Amino acid sequence: MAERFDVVIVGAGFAGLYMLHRLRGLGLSARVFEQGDNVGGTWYWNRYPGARCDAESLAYSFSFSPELEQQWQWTERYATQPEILQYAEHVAERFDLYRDIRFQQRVVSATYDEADNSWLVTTAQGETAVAQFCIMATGCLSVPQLPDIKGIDNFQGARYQASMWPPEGVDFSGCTVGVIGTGSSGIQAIPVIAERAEHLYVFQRTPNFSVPAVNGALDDGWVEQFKVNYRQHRHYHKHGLSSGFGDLEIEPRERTPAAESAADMSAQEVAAILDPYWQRGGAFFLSAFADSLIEPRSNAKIADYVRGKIREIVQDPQTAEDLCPTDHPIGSKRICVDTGYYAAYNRSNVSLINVRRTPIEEVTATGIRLSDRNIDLDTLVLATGFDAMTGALLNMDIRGRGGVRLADKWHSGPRAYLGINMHGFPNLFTVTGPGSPSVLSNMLVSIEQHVDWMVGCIEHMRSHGRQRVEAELQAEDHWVAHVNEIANATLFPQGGSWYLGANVSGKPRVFMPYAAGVGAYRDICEDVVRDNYRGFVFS
Ligand code: NA7
Repeated sequence: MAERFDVVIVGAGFAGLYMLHRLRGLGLSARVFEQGDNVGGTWYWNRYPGARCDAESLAYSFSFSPELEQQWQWTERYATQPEILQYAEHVAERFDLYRDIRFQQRVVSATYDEADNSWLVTTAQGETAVAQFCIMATGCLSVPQLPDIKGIDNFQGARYQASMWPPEGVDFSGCTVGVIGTGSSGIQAIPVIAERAEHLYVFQRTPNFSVPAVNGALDDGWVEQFKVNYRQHRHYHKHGLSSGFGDLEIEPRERTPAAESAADMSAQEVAAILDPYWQRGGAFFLSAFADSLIEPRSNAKIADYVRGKIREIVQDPQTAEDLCPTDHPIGSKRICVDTGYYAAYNRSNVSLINVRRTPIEEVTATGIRLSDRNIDLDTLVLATGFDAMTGALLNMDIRGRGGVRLADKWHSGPRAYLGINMHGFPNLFTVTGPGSPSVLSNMLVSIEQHVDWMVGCIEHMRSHGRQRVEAELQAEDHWVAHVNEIANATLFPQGGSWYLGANVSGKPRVFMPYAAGVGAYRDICEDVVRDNYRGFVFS
């Protein structure tokens, strides 16, 4: 017989950990199932060389415990994967979370039993649990996407997937290495692999925009001063207009003043505004102009500026041209934040292969056959992305009221009210689900907001003697239309990115995250609560 709990949580990344901590505070029992053998979620799996967060450490961290945020010492402006993993482990130990987590348990199904008002959750390893509530804390980028390239399984050398990197690491010295994929993962890994490999070939299909991280050790005195006002900083990260990444100046400020538009500026005027952002580093670059993701002419000027930088850095003119993105507005695909990416192409041991010009015909036992030549490789690294946002949910067999499958409900794209709950799936919550700011935001800000909202809802139900909560179909329909309307007012849908599902063949093209910013979204969620949980039915 399955063990019974108040709540089952799927996933022990940051969302699962914080959810467990909050439920404990309500005195509820919970079981967490986690596929890995430790906590950390995306930071457990993504151990590729150079992996680090593209949000700044002091903002990409939990805010729920003032003691934790004061005591934990980040060492770099952008934390490395090992440091973030250490932080996740520290949180799990500090709040005594490990005892409720079952590791190496991959959830394969979650089935709602209407008569019992409960969810039965089953793992591939044969464990089960029954609970009134089921929380999907499965992450937005947790299902690796393998490229559909002929012969990929024929390769006899060493092959690695960026998001499933061996914990012991890989020694590239003396090896001829190929990297396929130039999104954030490839762009972070390439300069690091280049330093070790005998020769590195980068197989690029679509160039991406990248801005320098300007990473470095954090200054203790600066951090101490910053932490004096940590609460106020957090407040602005959560309530700000944009993505919650924060404006990391010593003095807290609601928002960095932005120029209105680059649309009618000369290249010199644009450069005068963007130069300080480029020198300061980070994705904050896109905040320099208020309309960067709305007005195509303004966006084009910003993109021109970055292409100019690429041509300045990269010495070989053909390589520089190949690295210049021209097929999407800057920022409409997630902007990359790098350390030495473009400069890596000035090394004599790095070659860029533009596979739009010389397509990959197939992977062979010994390397890659291009349309015009063969390249022998010892090692092949795949940095080809994820089945984002819906992949992890649809990989499980989730069945709601009347046995309806989530996969059927979502056959034309994800539908959820506020990105939190789906009509037909009572008492099932999706942390940072499609329809919420999620991947367009600082994930820690969005995770805390969602978990707090969900826990508040469970508390409300308990104090009002309610057993079941479910989104109304009409509220869900309106929300999905609103998410689309907001996205269509921006340049995001033109990006052809994983935000839209465009990187997975056959996946419906629907812009999945909510693009109005974390502050506006939080206000809506709070307003829904004040309005007696407008759009939800309790029974
Ligand atoms: P991304 O950003 O989805 O990048 C995947 C890359 O892999 C991208 O350059 C793709 O080119 C490339 N790709 C995928 N399939 C192929 C094939 N068949 N041939 C050649 N190239 C291919 O994933 P990342 O892991 O880098 O980053 C995901 C997020 O993780 C990131 O935004 C951060 O939030 C963290 P394409 O553009 O499809 O031509």
